[in-house]
Amino acid sequence: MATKHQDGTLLETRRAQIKPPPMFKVLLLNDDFTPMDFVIIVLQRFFRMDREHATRIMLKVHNEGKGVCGVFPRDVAATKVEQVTTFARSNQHPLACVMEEN
Ligand code: TYC
Repeated sequence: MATKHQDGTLLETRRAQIKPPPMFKVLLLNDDFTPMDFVIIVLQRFFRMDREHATRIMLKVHNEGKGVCGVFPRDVAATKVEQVTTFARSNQHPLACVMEEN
C-alpha cells in the first residue's frame, strides 16, 4: 500500500497482516499395548475432556487407528505432544501423540 503525504512524499507501507496463525491438529495413534483406561485419563488430563467424550475419542482411535484430540497454535500443540509423551513414557506405555498442520 502507498501513502501520499502532504509534502508530496510517498511512503510504502506493508499490507496489513491479516492471515490467521497456522493451526495444528494433535492426534493420538493406536497401539496394541497402552491400556484403554490410560488413554481416557490422558484425554481428560491434557485435553480437558469429560469421561464420556474421552471414551468416545479413545474408541475412535482404537477402531480407526488415529483420532484428533484438539486443534491448537503451533507452540500449544507442541507442548501437548511433549506432555502426553512424557506422561506415557513415565508410565511405561508406548502411546504415540503427534501433531500435523491443519
Ligand atoms: N488399542 C489399545 C488397547 O486395545 C487401546 C488404545 C486406544 C491404545 C487408543 C492407544 O491411542 C490409543 N488396549
